[in-house]
Amino acid sequence: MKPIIGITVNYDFRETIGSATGLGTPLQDWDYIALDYVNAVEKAGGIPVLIPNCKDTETMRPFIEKIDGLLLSGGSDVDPEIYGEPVKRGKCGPVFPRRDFQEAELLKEAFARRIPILGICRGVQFMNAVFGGTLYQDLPSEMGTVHSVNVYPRNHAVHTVTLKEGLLRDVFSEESFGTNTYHHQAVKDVCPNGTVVGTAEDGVVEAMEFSGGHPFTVGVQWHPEMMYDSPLTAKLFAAFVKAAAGK
Ligand SMILES: [Mn+2]
Repeated sequence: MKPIIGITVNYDFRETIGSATGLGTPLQDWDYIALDYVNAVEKAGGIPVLIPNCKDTETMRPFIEKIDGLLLSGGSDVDPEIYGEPVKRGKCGPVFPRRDFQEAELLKEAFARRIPILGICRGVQFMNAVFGGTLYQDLPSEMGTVHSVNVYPRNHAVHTVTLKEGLLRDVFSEESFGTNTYHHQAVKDVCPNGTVVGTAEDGVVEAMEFSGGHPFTVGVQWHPEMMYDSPLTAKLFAAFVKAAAGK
């Protein structure tokens, strides 16, 4: 049987969602995700399953026994409370603790069970924060660089990422390549079990590997799933699904 890949999703209570889609009424809560994640996992031979943001995290816990891989998807800014900092007003974007709370439980459980984990964008930030690192709440004001560039089609490369030797470089079999960039925050202080293995030309962390769990416990800051026609994207998802199949 193909490996089951659990994919976390966004949670949002803003009524703009229902209004924009025309499917809902004001004041409804929504779970939603870009289909690029599903497409990428399916293309790589995995069975994508979206994990809803449950009210009680205990409801979600048994689910971890059914999945072979966990994909932490992109989304809103990570709650700074996770790394012990107050929200920097006017800098940190909207935060949704309900998702953060459940996703932290899922991540810790999957990590302890040595399930392969792939974090994408917010995903790698979240892994670093939960494992004891910190984040830049606002890259432009704190690091003087802009990585939320949405002027191109989503599969268009905007900056380069250079990888050190390691698992991800073996996966991509390339040292340096172009990626898209859609992030407002980024990894700051690296967590104790994390290693920065990829950076952009301005020094922003773009790829990490984490020890202590399954050997395939990695995160990337760009959006490979959006670069649907890139061979590099196919390589990453193929390696993830293969690791999940053999866990
Ligand atoms: Mn970037």
